[in-house]
Amino acid sequence: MKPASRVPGRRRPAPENHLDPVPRGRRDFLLGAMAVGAAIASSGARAEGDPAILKLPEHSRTLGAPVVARGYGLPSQYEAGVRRRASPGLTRTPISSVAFAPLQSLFGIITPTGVHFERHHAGWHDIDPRGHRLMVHGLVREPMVFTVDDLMRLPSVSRIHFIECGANTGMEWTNVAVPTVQYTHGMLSCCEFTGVRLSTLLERVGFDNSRARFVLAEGADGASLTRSIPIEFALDDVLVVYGQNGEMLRPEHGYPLRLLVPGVQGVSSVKWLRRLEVGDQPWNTREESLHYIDLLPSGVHRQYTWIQECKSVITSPSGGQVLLDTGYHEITGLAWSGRGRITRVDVSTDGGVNWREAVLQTPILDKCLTRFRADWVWDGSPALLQSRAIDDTGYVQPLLRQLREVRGTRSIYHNNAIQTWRVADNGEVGNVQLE
Ligand SMILES: Nc1nc2c(c(=O)[nH]1)N[C@H]1C(S)=C(S)[C@@H](COP(=O)(O)O)O[C@H]1N2
Ligand SMILES: [Mo]
Repeated sequence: MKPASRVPGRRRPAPENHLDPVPRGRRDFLLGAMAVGAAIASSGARAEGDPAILKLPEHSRTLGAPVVARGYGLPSQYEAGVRRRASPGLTRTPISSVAFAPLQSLFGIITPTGVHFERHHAGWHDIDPRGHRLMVHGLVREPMVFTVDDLMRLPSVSRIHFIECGANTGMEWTNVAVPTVQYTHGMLSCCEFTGVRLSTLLERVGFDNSRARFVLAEGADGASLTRSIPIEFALDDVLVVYGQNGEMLRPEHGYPLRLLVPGVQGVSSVKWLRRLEVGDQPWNTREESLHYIDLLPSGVHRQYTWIQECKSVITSPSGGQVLLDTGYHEITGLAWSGRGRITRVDVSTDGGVNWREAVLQTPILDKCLTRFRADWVWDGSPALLQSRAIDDTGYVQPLLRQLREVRGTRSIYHNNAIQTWRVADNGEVGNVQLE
């Protein structure tokens, strides 16, 4: 079945953020091998006869709403489908749960705070910052307690980094074909974070440089979530954060304080941060001995797998979307590496037989999402879309098969395999796993 409407480049988004196609005037359409330029030039429709152009709409003839009506801006009512989503089968209760970011609907590299993914082990609280404290102690000269105001007086830094849950794409280890990129990769977000360097605080309390090997971070939620952070990370780019995308953190992301450990699985970025302890060995807490360990085929667990390795995914076209016609379509997606910068992304439309280099959009930052794009003229035959990222250590994102050879299928965490989206001849895009 060929797509019904013939509007080049039009694509119906995933069902949950579906926009009904606007009826267009009839137009001729050139099929077959078409140059990208010509395909782009043929996008859009002729103006004649379109009532949306000819008839002056109500909003062009009346006054709009006054400024005060929107003290804090919200998205258009027509964008209501762009929202976080929870997977009903994934977690037992909505309190210890996860809500995924709608990657299929986002542009550029910044995740709007309102759709940043959420992961809580024991729910979230809106903590009064006046009563909140951060204690720094352990192998230090002078244990100290900081208020939020104390921290906000110190030299600040703003940096753009991704947070990815270690379990992101975890359902793909087995043969579960999760339908949309929101569910396959949506435990991933990227924001500008503002805070104080952890190294500034450690120097302030006079940490014992000769003995310090780890810093324990503890959250003030009921989970008392605790993780050991290697001192090399702590002294490098770890931040004690109070700002996100230009404003104070939102409650669900750790207001008023969280840790940000760039490039490391999300669980280490402890929210509602209340305690940092300097020690000479890791603590082997619940969240690093029972959970966040990787079961290998040999039956042995990998422990302390901090880094989120180089990974990428095409966000559009992606699972659940429908290509409404043949012709020009932009392929676009995100690439990131917990080890540094993205240097190259290749895309394939034939399941990895042929690859070509995608265009990377600036800025290309350390431990940050990088947006890539490639031109594509869809001829209406089935296609297998893939992206493969390379970072500045030379690491190449693996095939699922390569990853399974080493790590088996019983893992939950650290699946950074190449994702495949299948475009059927009717334009429907689905999630498939290639052998
Ligand atoms: N105190 C505390 N910190 C926490 C968690 C939590 O449940 N409690 N969840 C962790 C996990 S598993 C992840 S993936 C990230 C998610 O951060 P976000 O909710 O801001 O996206 O926070 C981490 N920090
Ligand atoms: Mo997580």
